[in-house]
Amino acid sequence: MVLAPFSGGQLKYGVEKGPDFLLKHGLEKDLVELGWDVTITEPLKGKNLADSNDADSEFPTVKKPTLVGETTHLINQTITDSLKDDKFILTLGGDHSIAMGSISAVLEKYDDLCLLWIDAHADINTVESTESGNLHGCPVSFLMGVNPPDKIPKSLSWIKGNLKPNRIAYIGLRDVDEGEKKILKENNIKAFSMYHIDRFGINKVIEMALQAINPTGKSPLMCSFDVDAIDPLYVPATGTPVRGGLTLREGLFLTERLAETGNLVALDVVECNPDLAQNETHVLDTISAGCAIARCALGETLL
Ligand code: DIR
Ligand code: MN
Ligand code: MN
Ligand code: MN
Repeated sequence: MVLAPFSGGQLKYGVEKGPDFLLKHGLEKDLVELGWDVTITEPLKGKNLADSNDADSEFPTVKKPTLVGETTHLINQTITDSLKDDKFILTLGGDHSIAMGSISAVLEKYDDLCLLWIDAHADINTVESTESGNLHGCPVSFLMGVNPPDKIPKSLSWIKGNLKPNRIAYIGLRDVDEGEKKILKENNIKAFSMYHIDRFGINKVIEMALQAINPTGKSPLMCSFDVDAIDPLYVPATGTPVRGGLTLREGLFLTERLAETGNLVALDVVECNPDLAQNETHVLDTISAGCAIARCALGETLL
């Protein structure tokens, strides 16, 4: 288990408290009860990374590139180390920019890795297309290497950018920027929005997604799960809630199903922000959903 208490990929503080809250809710004990031998690593512990808005004069369109670059690189290095032994990598965010660290590391070990990005958002903005400048809206573009090389901030240039577009599928999308729609189309990326879930049902959508990115059924899978994929009715305490999302059961079924394939090697659970809850029930709903996503991905079943 990798703790990534980081908020620098966006501007709302509190999301760095995610790992603490998930652990206090009993996640470690739950995973031990499921039979896992859990070790906890903290790549950011004791690292004093300045949280200044180091607007890079050369790259004024993105916020805190140095902080995000250094942080995600530390996460990458820690996970690369852990993966020398055969380990399932569960990374707890933090905002979604931390996935640049986790996915890049898992991809280094498994070059045929297939990625399921579960999110209301596509997080595939480039330094040119981003409207917000928040790097949690950009991790996929860096992982795929679609930023123009001369436009990549130095701090993020360690990312190889070798994730192939035919190896990634989205589920849950409902707030995609115009620039992102163009990138998704140009790269022919399989993207299932809430429309597709209503049209075909979650089970069929998962099947179609897996068939598209992993036609042999033999490649390792990673799931990067932004809790805002789930409807804010169930997961209210998150930075960019969008109504009309997955039910809690659809979210949990998704991870149950991925576990059932036997190919899941890594999971991110990101964007739980207890500070954005209006009351204690909101905190509990959000954190218990985050924990349940992790448990289901790691083999918990209802019967
Ligand atoms: C928007 C919102 N597309 C952006 N993105 C995310 O800032 O680029 N919100 N990831 O969670
Ligand atoms: Mn999101
Ligand atoms: Mn938008
Ligand atoms: Mn996201």
